[in-house]
Amino acid sequence: MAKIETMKTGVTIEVIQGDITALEADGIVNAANSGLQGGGGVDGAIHRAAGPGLLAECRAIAARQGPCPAGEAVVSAGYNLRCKKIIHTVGPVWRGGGSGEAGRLGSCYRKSLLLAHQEGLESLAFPNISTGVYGYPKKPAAEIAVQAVKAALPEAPGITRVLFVCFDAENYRLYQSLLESP
Ligand code: AR6
Repeated sequence: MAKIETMKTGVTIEVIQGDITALEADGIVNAANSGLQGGGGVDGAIHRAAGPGLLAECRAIAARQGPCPAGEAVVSAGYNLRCKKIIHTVGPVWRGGGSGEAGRLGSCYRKSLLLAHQEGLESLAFPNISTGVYGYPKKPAAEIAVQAVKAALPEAPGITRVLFVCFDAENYRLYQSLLESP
Protein backbone atom coordinates (compact mmCIF):
# COMPACT_ATOMS: atom_id res chain seq x y z
CA MET A 1 0.00 0.00 0.00
CA ALA A 2 1.22 3.47 -0.78
CA LYS A 3 2.37 5.65 2.06
CA ILE A 4 1.43 9.27 1.73
CA GLU A 5 2.70 12.29 3.61
CA THR A 6 0.94 15.60 3.18
CA MET A 7 3.19 18.52 3.99
CA LYS A 8 2.01 21.77 5.58
CA THR A 9 2.22 23.36 2.16
CA GLY A 10 -0.37 20.90 0.79
CA VAL A 11 2.19 19.02 -1.27
CA THR A 12 1.83 15.25 -1.06
CA ILE A 13 4.84 12.94 -1.05
CA GLU A 14 4.02 9.32 -1.83
CA VAL A 15 6.03 6.14 -1.85
CA ILE A 16 4.88 3.25 -3.97
CA GLN A 17 6.45 0.01 -5.12
CA GLY A 18 6.37 -0.77 -8.81
CA ASP A 19 7.54 -0.03 -12.33
CA ILE A 20 7.94 3.68 -13.01
CA THR A 21 7.12 3.23 -16.70
CA ALA A 22 3.56 2.19 -15.78
CA LEU A 23 2.98 5.34 -13.78
CA GLU A 24 0.82 8.30 -14.66
CA ALA A 25 2.44 11.60 -13.63
CA ASP A 26 3.22 14.87 -15.40
CA GLY A 27 6.91 14.07 -15.20
CA ILE A 28 8.97 10.91 -14.75
CA VAL A 29 12.62 11.06 -13.75
CA ASN A 30 15.13 8.77 -15.44
CA ALA A 31 18.39 7.62 -13.80
CA ALA A 32 20.46 8.17 -16.93
CA ASN A 33 24.17 8.10 -17.79
CA SER A 34 26.10 11.21 -18.76
CA GLY A 35 26.05 10.32 -22.46
CA LEU A 36 22.22 10.11 -22.38
CA GLN A 37 22.64 6.99 -24.51
CA GLY A 38 20.17 4.73 -22.74
CA GLY A 39 21.34 1.72 -20.78
CA GLY A 40 20.09 -0.93 -18.37
CA GLY A 41 17.97 -0.69 -15.22
CA VAL A 42 15.32 1.99 -15.10
CA ASP A 43 16.97 3.82 -18.01
CA GLY A 44 16.53 0.77 -20.25
CA ALA A 45 12.94 0.28 -19.10
CA ILE A 46 12.08 3.93 -19.80
CA HIS A 47 13.64 3.87 -23.28
CA ARG A 48 11.89 0.60 -24.16
CA ALA A 49 8.52 1.91 -23.02
CA ALA A 50 8.95 5.38 -24.51
CA GLY A 51 10.00 4.20 -27.97
CA PRO A 52 12.86 5.16 -30.30
CA GLY A 53 12.00 8.86 -30.48
CA LEU A 54 13.37 9.24 -26.95
CA LEU A 55 16.87 8.04 -27.84
CA ALA A 56 16.94 10.34 -30.87
CA GLU A 57 16.04 13.35 -28.70
CA CYS A 58 18.55 12.36 -25.99
CA ARG A 59 21.30 12.05 -28.59
CA ALA A 60 20.41 15.48 -29.95
CA ILE A 61 20.57 16.98 -26.44
CA ALA A 62 23.99 15.39 -25.82
CA ALA A 63 25.27 16.54 -29.21
CA ARG A 64 24.09 20.09 -28.49
CA GLN A 65 25.33 20.51 -24.93
CA GLY A 66 27.85 17.71 -24.37
CA PRO A 67 27.74 15.07 -21.63
CA CYS A 68 25.39 15.68 -18.71
CA PRO A 69 27.51 15.74 -15.53
CA ALA A 70 26.51 13.81 -12.41
CA GLY A 71 24.09 15.90 -10.36
CA GLU A 72 22.61 17.70 -13.38
CA ALA A 73 19.31 17.16 -15.21
CA VAL A 74 17.89 17.70 -18.71
CA VAL A 75 14.35 17.39 -20.06
CA SER A 76 12.82 15.56 -23.02
CA ALA A 77 9.32 14.81 -24.24
CA GLY A 78 7.48 11.80 -22.81
CA TYR A 79 6.83 9.89 -26.06
CA ASN A 80 4.83 6.69 -25.37
CA LEU A 81 4.99 7.01 -21.59
CA ARG A 82 1.98 8.34 -19.70
CA CYS A 83 3.75 11.57 -18.84
CA LYS A 84 4.28 14.96 -20.46
CA LYS A 85 8.03 15.11 -19.86
CA ILE A 86 10.93 12.90 -18.86
CA ILE A 87 13.60 14.48 -16.68
CA HIS A 88 16.95 12.73 -17.22
CA THR A 89 19.34 13.08 -14.32
CA VAL A 90 22.73 11.49 -13.86
CA GLY A 91 23.41 10.04 -10.43
CA PRO A 92 26.88 9.70 -8.96
CA VAL A 93 28.75 6.40 -9.11
CA TRP A 94 29.40 5.24 -5.53
CA ARG A 95 33.14 5.36 -4.84
CA GLY A 96 33.07 4.92 -1.07
CA GLY A 97 31.44 8.21 -0.13
CA GLY A 98 34.47 10.49 -0.14
CA SER A 99 34.13 11.76 -3.70
CA GLY A 100 31.21 14.17 -3.33
CA GLU A 101 28.62 11.47 -3.98
CA ALA A 102 26.11 12.76 -1.40
CA GLY A 103 26.15 16.31 -2.76
CA ARG A 104 25.71 15.11 -6.32
CA LEU A 105 22.89 12.74 -5.41
CA GLY A 106 21.04 15.51 -3.57
CA SER A 107 21.60 17.74 -6.57
CA CYS A 108 19.90 15.16 -8.85
CA TYR A 109 16.69 15.40 -6.83
CA ARG A 110 16.88 19.18 -6.45
CA LYS A 111 17.68 19.95 -10.11
CA SER A 112 15.04 17.51 -11.35
CA LEU A 113 12.40 19.14 -9.18
CA LEU A 114 13.37 22.67 -10.26
CA LEU A 115 13.42 21.68 -13.92
CA ALA A 116 10.00 20.04 -13.60
CA HIS A 117 8.66 23.23 -12.05
CA GLN A 118 10.17 25.33 -14.86
CA GLU A 119 8.44 23.03 -17.35
CA GLY A 120 5.08 23.67 -15.69
CA LEU A 121 4.69 20.13 -14.32
CA GLU A 122 2.60 19.52 -11.20
CA SER A 123 3.49 15.91 -10.36
CA LEU A 124 6.87 14.21 -10.56
CA ALA A 125 7.87 10.57 -10.04
CA PHE A 126 11.42 9.61 -9.02
CA PRO A 127 13.14 6.22 -9.16
CA ASN A 128 15.80 5.43 -6.53
CA ILE A 129 18.63 7.16 -8.37
CA SER A 130 22.13 5.58 -8.19
CA THR A 131 21.01 2.60 -6.07
CA GLY A 132 21.30 0.05 -8.89
CA VAL A 133 24.28 -0.21 -11.24
CA TYR A 134 25.91 2.88 -9.68
CA GLY A 135 26.06 1.13 -6.29
CA TYR A 136 24.97 3.87 -3.88
CA PRO A 137 24.02 2.30 -0.51
CA LYS A 138 20.24 2.35 -0.30
CA LYS A 139 19.72 3.77 3.19
CA PRO A 140 21.78 6.96 2.83
CA ALA A 141 20.47 7.36 -0.72
CA ALA A 142 16.87 7.27 0.54
CA GLU A 143 17.65 9.77 3.31
CA ILE A 144 19.27 12.15 0.83
CA ALA A 145 16.36 11.80 -1.61
CA VAL A 146 13.67 12.67 0.93
CA GLN A 147 15.71 15.47 2.49
CA ALA A 148 16.66 17.03 -0.87
CA VAL A 149 13.10 16.94 -2.19
CA LYS A 150 11.66 18.50 0.97
CA ALA A 151 14.33 21.21 0.91
CA ALA A 152 13.76 22.06 -2.77
CA LEU A 153 9.94 22.07 -2.75
CA PRO A 154 9.62 25.71 -1.62
CA GLU A 155 11.60 26.70 -4.74
CA ALA A 156 9.29 24.64 -6.95
CA PRO A 157 5.85 25.86 -5.88
CA GLY A 158 4.13 24.47 -8.98
CA ILE A 159 4.86 20.91 -7.86
CA THR A 160 2.00 19.54 -5.74
CA ARG A 161 2.73 15.81 -5.84
CA VAL A 162 6.00 13.90 -5.59
CA LEU A 163 6.17 10.12 -5.91
CA PHE A 164 9.09 7.91 -4.93
CA VAL A 165 8.73 4.79 -7.03
CA CYS A 166 10.63 1.92 -5.46
CA PHE A 167 11.33 -1.15 -7.55
CA ASP A 168 12.65 -3.38 -4.79
CA ALA A 169 11.24 -4.21 -1.37
CA GLU A 170 14.27 -2.89 0.53
CA ASN A 171 13.97 0.59 -0.93
CA TYR A 172 10.21 0.53 -0.42
CA ARG A 173 10.64 -0.25 3.29
CA LEU A 174 13.32 2.42 3.68
CA TYR A 175 11.19 5.15 2.09
CA GLN A 176 8.10 4.10 4.04
CA SER A 177 9.97 4.44 7.31
CA LEU A 178 11.32 7.85 6.28
CA LEU A 179 7.88 9.28 5.59
CA GLU A 180 5.75 10.18 8.58
CA SER A 181 2.44 8.47 9.22
CA PRO A 182 -0.44 10.25 7.49
N1 AR6 B 1 10.96 1.28 -12.37
C1 AR6 B 1 11.42 1.82 -11.22
N2 AR6 B 1 12.64 1.57 -10.72
C2 AR6 B 1 13.43 0.72 -11.40
C3 AR6 B 1 13.03 0.10 -12.60
C4 AR6 B 1 11.74 0.42 -13.09
N3 AR6 B 1 11.25 -0.10 -14.23
N4 AR6 B 1 14.06 -0.69 -13.04
C5 AR6 B 1 15.05 -0.58 -12.14
N5 AR6 B 1 14.67 0.26 -11.14
P1 AR6 B 1 19.66 1.74 -12.08
P2 AR6 B 1 21.65 3.80 -11.39
C6 AR6 B 1 15.41 0.70 -9.94
O1 AR6 B 1 20.70 0.68 -12.18
O2 AR6 B 1 22.10 3.01 -10.22
C7 AR6 B 1 21.80 2.53 -16.40
O3 AR6 B 1 22.43 1.60 -17.23
C8 AR6 B 1 16.53 -0.18 -9.45
O4 AR6 B 1 16.02 -1.27 -8.65
O5 AR6 B 1 18.58 1.79 -13.08
O6 AR6 B 1 21.39 5.27 -11.21
C9 AR6 B 1 22.06 3.97 -16.82
O7 AR6 B 1 22.18 4.09 -18.22
C10 AR6 B 1 17.33 0.80 -8.60
O8 AR6 B 1 16.80 0.87 -7.27
O9 AR6 B 1 20.31 3.23 -12.08
C11 AR6 B 1 23.34 4.29 -16.12
O10 AR6 B 1 24.46 3.87 -16.86
C12 AR6 B 1 17.10 2.14 -9.29
O11 AR6 B 1 16.05 1.92 -10.24
C13 AR6 B 1 23.25 3.51 -14.84
O12 AR6 B 1 22.36 2.42 -15.11
C14 AR6 B 1 18.31 2.69 -10.01
O13 AR6 B 1 19.01 1.62 -10.63
C15 AR6 B 1 22.66 4.32 -13.73
O14 AR6 B 1 22.74 3.60 -12.54
